[in-house]
This record gives sequence, C-alpha cells and structure tokens, in this order.
Amino acid sequence: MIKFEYKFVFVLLCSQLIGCVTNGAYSPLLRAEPEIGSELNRAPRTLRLYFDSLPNVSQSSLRLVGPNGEHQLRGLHTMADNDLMIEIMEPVTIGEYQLEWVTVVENDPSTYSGVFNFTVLNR
Ligand SMILES: [Cu+2]
Repeated sequence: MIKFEYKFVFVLLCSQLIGCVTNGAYSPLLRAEPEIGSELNRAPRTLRLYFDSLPNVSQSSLRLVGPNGEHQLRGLHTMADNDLMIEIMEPVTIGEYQLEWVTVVENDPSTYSGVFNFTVLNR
C-alpha cells in the first residue's frame, strides 16, 4: 500500500514538471518580418512581429541589436492584425542582428519575451 502511494506522488510530480516545461516553451510569436533566422539581400526599414492574439502596445517593447550596437527604433504600434510594428531609425548595415521582444497579448495576463536573429548579407 505504501509503495503504491509513493508511485502516485512520483507520477503527480512528473506531470507537474512536464506541465511547467510545456508552459515555458509556449510563445505567442508566430512569425516576423524580417523572417526569423532569415538572410536578407536588402536592409529592412521596419520590423513587424505577428502574434496569436492582439498585443498590448503599451506593455510591449522591441530592441534591435546589430554589429554596431543597439539601433534606435521609432513608433511602436499595431496594424490591428495581431502584430507589432516599428520603424528602424538608423541605416541597417551588413551583419547579424538580434531582435528582442517583450509583449502582453489580449486575454492573457502573462508577459512573454523572446529573441531571434536575422542576417543582412547585402544592403
Ligand atoms: Cu505599421
């Protein structure tokens, strides 16, 4: 009887741990422009991220870091297509870029964040 109870507790713990890991892997980000991990033959002038529901602009932020450091971005907004969009101020040069995003989406109190890269091969 005691053995059975231990087994039960163990199974319970496992399922809770798996639950945590699954929640941690969830991201509301669906795709982006420039595409996640893409190699571009033209420097982007805007960044646009698409989520599975409407992001709250006032609780969202984007940060672009390139070979020359952090880029100034201007005018975070949504085009009401479950997206966030922003203008890149300084010219984008050749090199690898990292985009860091933070957002809160509709009907979900959690704050989500993530990072992805893209590479500019030509301007
Ligand atoms: Cu726009």
